Amino acid sequence: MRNCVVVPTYNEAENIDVVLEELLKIEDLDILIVDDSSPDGTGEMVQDWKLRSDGRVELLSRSEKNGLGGAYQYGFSQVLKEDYEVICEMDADLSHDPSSLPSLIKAVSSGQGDLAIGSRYVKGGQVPDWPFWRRFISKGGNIYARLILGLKINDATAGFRAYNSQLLSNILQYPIKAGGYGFQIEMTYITSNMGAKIVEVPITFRDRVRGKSKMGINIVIEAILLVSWWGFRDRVLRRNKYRDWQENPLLADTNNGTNS
Ligand SMILES: Nc1nc2c(ncn2[C@@H]2O[C@H](COP(=O)(O)OP(=O)(O)OP(=O)(O)O)[C@@H](O)[C@H]2O)c(=O)[nH]1
Ligand SMILES: [Mg+2]
Repeated sequence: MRNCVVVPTYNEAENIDVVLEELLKIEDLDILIVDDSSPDGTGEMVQDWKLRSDGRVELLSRSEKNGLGGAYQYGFSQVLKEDYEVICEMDADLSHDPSSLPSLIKAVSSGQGDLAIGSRYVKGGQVPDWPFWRRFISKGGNIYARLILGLKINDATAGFRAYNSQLLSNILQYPIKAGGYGFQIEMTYITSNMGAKIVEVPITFRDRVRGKSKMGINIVIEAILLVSWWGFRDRVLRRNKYRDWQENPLLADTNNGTNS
């Protein structure tokens, strides 16, 4: 069976050629780039690859920069229409090494996990290039999410992942709220609430060498606020939104007046 990887891009012209060249070396893998009309011409470069990739590279263009979470949801909803076994996600800035993708796919296709997370914070995982402050924010965020949400995952903010396609389809039934890092945590939280199996596969995460980071303080604040709210809602108010949603999606949605 074939597998697919969804890669969101915004101004990744300096990285996209290498990413696609490396991904195309992986057998049985199709690639969907979701580009938000990058002014640096990333979309046009992907279009060229599409023409010479025998249908393995696809491009979805959105009219403006609208956040990572929305790009993934749009991309996932498109690839779920096809018959893929494993659907992956990764960044386009070479922080995620394309050659590690097969180990994530294998963890899912072999049934080891329904979701495989490329993890920086398990034995064997590494972040060799990051300064202290970046490591502090990332690790601190993970510890906070683990404590507040009761997650048993060491790297819930990681964006290098492989999902069993049926699991992904089930997750997307749920009204997902977060746009930045919170999106990865929310996907992990829903997966964990569903009782699906999550495995963490150690990876080496390199700092981006080319192009500009899109990470900003707003993304960090969004994640902190959402995690705090979900923890309060589910552990203090004991309103497990996900269970409500499974039992009655319409009621769960309207009762609380919000999609969070
Ligand atoms: N389509 C789309 N892609 C985005 C958007 N924001 C970020 N991306 C892409 O999402 C991936 C992750 O973004 P990065 O800027 O690398 O964020 P980060 O990895 O948290 O930050 P750095 O470690 O500093 O690189 C990259 O492939 C970006 O091009 C967006 O609004 N729309
Ligand atoms: Mg990055």
